[in-house]
Amino acid sequence: MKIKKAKFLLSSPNLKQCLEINLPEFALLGRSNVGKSSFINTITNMSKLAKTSNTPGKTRLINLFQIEGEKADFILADLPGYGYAKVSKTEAQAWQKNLEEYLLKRKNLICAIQFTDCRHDIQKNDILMHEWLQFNNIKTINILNKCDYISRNDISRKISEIEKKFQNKTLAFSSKDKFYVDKVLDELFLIINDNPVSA
Ligand SMILES: Nc1nc2c(ncn2[C@@H]2O[C@H](COP(=O)(O)OP(=O)(O)OP(=O)(O)O)[C@@H](O)[C@H]2O)c(=O)[nH]1
Ligand SMILES: [Mg+2]
Repeated sequence: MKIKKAKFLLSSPNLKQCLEINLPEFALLGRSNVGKSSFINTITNMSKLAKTSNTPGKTRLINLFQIEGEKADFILADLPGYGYAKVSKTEAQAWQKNLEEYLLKRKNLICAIQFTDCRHDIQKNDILMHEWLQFNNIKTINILNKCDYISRNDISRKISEIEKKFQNKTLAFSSKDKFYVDKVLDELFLIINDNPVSA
């Protein structure tokens, strides 16, 4: 699937202030700095659509982007990353509550996309996130990100590792390499087709 257009819709601190939208939505999850916002910019080919930064903790709100695809329209929800040490405990707890509420109650959410960084072993908070998603029956796919850092062999090995551990479809990605975009978009399209959003 090719993308025709993409636009920023809104930012919201919680579910209540997110507009109800009748389009399939994907939630981007992963540690801070793993490349969630960059992913949006790469697949839409719009380098400034989502704000990215070298400093972890850039995304602080639920940011919704509306994507017009050749075969389907959908929403990408860019979310603050977890594991960012510099936020206060109170702030982290408040965000966790908002994130859980969003993931459990967002009516048009059809799938979570959990990102991990190919340079590191899967971290404890990735496992906790995965277990929570599984426990709550939230469909999830995994993205092994920043694959420009490792060899083709290592990519295959790591993909198998994650698929075995998380029992989810897992795709390689890199924001530095357009090569991965088509496969990811085709997978999103399959998920959209399998999970119709009712009005
Ligand atoms: N080499 C490489 N760098 C990447 C890739 N994706 C993102 N980055 C870099 O990683 C840093 C963090 O990227 P972001 O997209 O802001 O990460 P994020 O997951 O949105 O981070 P938070 O908003 O803090 O949760 C930036 O400096 C990006 O340029 C990638 O695929 N390869
Ligand atoms: Mg971000």
